[in-house]
Amino acid sequence: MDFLEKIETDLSSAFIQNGYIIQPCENQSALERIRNKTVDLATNFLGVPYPTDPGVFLDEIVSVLPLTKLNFFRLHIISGLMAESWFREAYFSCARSLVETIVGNELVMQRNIGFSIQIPGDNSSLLPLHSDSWGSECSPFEVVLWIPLVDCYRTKSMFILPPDADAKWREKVQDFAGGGTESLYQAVEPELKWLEVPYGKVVLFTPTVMHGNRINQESTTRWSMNIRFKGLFTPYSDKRLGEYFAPIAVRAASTIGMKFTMPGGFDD
Ligand SMILES: O=C(O)CCC(=O)C(=O)O
Ligand SMILES: [Fe+2]
Repeated sequence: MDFLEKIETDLSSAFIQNGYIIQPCENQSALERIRNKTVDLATNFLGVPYPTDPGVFLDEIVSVLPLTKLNFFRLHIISGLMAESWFREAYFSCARSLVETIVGNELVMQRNIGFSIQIPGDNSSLLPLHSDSWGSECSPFEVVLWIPLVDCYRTKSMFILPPDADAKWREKVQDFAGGGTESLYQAVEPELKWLEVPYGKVVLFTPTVMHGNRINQESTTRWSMNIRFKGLFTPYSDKRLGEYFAPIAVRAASTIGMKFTMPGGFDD
């Protein structure tokens, strides 16, 4: 039996087939608010005035940001966003119905924010080819909601190896042990999908398949965020409920069920 609606079945098939879905942000004003706050934090850190065009400012950040300050700058922005009480709900609202369709409507959300700033030519903050699920710390039930604050394409974006190709190459991973990740990357490179995600769109992907990024060879800087979601009642690995994940949507029947205790004396 499968009582999903057609739209849900179509999205589910696409996610299973491709490993990701790219779609328009479901709440443009929330995305705008997140981007404006990011620009606000960036300008405070740098002591420069608020720009007339936030998108151009982010794209062209190298003109005002010394590379030596990049990590401090990134941490300043992450802690500034996390300090905003509205941030996490705003982020979720950018893809709420998509996450509910792909994952479910009882959810936990990663407490931290992944935040990438990838300056053209910089090799200091790369995430080379990996699958989060190869280590024990990531549950294969997780999905990543990846949202760019600028237009992302080619090497300014990230790549994914679609599930069929991932399954094929995963069998051969041990053959590449000697040559390391770079040799595996070279082998899978023709089959990778580079995600084209203009500002205003979002990506939901499964981190069970190989993915990552390379040195940004475009002329402008990549700004993107990533936060994980999974079903409240799916298995937890090292990323524990309450530490790594926080519940964001718990339904009434589950609340009753979790509190329920059997009265004594009914065993016989
Ligand atoms: O942003 C990227 O390029 C990669 C993100 C990633 O590896 C992840 O969110 O698991
Ligand atoms: Fe990853």
